Amino acid sequence: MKVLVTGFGRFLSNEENPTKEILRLLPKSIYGNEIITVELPVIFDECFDYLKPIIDDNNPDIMLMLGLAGGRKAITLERLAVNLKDAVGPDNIGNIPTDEPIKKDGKEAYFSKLPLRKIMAKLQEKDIPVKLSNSVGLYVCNNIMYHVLYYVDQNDLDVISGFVHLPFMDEQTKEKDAFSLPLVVMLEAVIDIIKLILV
Ligand code: PCA
Repeated sequence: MKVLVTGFGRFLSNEENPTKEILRLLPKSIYGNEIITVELPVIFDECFDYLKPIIDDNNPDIMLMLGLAGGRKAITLERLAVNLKDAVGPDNIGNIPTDEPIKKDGKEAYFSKLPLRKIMAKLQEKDIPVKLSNSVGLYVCNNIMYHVLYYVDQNDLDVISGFVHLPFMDEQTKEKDAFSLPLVVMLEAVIDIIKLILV
C-alpha cells in the first residue's frame, strides 16, 4: 500500500507548524508500505491544484491530511468537510473568501473515510489527548479536506482519506499560554494512526 501524508507550513500568525515537522520526521516506510510526504501551500484551492498531480502520479491507497489547529486541547479527528470557503484572515497570498462554495457541483459535505473511533480508542489507550471534531473550520484545512474527498468521490477512488488537526507543539507556546503537546508525542500518534489504517 502507498500512504500519502500532507501537511502545511506557516500561516497567519503561526510561524511554525508541527505538521511540517512531522512530514520531515516520518519514516519512509511503515510495515513495508511506502510513505510519501507533501507540504502543501496554505492557499485556497491552489493547495489542491498542487496535490492533484501527486495523487495521480502515485495512486495512494491512504491519504492522511494534517494541519495545525492552534488553541485546541487535543489531537482532533475531523468528521467532515463542508462545501464552503469563509475566512476570517488571509491565506498565504491574501485571499479572504466569504461565503463561497468550493465546488459548484459538489455535495454540501463529505465525511472522513478514516476509522475515527478506532483511532480514538488507540490514542486514548496511550493517554494521548484526542477528540472527534465536527468542524475542521472554513479555512484552508477544510478546503483541502473537501477537495480531496470530492475528488475521491467523483472518480470513485478507493482511497482511505481524511483529516487530522494537531494542536500547537511545545516550541510554539513558550511565550503564550496555550495548550501544546511535545512534537514526539504527535509524531507517535500520526505513526499509530497510519499503522492502524494499514492493518
Ligand atoms: N491549519 C490551517 C491551515 C494550515 C494549517 O496547518 C487550518 O486549520 O485551516
